[in-house]
Amino acid sequence: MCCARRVISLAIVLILSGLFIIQLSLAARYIFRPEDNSVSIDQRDPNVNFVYEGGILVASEQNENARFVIHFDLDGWVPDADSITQADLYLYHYRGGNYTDSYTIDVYSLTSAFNESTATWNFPWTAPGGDYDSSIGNSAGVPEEWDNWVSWDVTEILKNRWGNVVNCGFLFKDPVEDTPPPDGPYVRFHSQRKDSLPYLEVKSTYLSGDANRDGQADLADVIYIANYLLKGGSSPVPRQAADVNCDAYVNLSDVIYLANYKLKGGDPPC
Ligand SMILES: [Ca+2]
Ligand SMILES: [Ca+2]
Repeated sequence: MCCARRVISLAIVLILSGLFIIQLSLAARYIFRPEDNSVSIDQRDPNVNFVYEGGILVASEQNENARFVIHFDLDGWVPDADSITQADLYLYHYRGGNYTDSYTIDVYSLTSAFNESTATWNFPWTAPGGDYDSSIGNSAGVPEEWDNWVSWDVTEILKNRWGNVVNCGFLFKDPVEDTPPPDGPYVRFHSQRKDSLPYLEVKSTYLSGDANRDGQADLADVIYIANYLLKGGSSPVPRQAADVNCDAYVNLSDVIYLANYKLKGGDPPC
């Protein structure tokens, strides 16, 4: 009886351990970039398009607030909110002022689509200043010092995107706008510099490298991705499953990376 119990206990421990290992091995990290779709909208000049003018800006001044909107292309992503375990949006802070210690900035889900070359404070929104869902948001502190990455936890926003968010857009703003004169706080983030572009990092229970979605990342996936890139074969599902080096792009470098991993003991998929 005693031994039987031990055997059963051991079996349970082994099964649970196995499940834990499988869960760990399935975790994947996907990187999305906005593909140049981000723009400041400024209440001071409500009909002016500020794309690329010194990056993207958040500022608070009385009746002259600035916000920015950013969009990520998640085409090819499987609309399965349950698969997302963590999502963070990263921006590179390169200038700011008129505050001490840190400046809190909020992020919300955008509820209207926009084009960065035409968007202004007034256009194309239903409400001036951009249409967004204020029910789910998050805050982060931007430090007084410049030249650093700042991240916002957007897990809940992303998990809800299929219900109420259009095209996975985000809006950033000061939580308490209309700072009285003379000068309110402001921060700028890079939107164009290649080594510090905004990006969205999503951690998921999907397996990185498993482009054909059979539960394993192996040589069949190397062939699958190569066929997709070179011969018009089916797209990986999700497409980012094929971005095994996590540089936000799916190309031949991923084919080589995965082949090296399987055949030559190279680094595993990210
Ligand atoms: Ca596979
Ligand atoms: Ca890649």
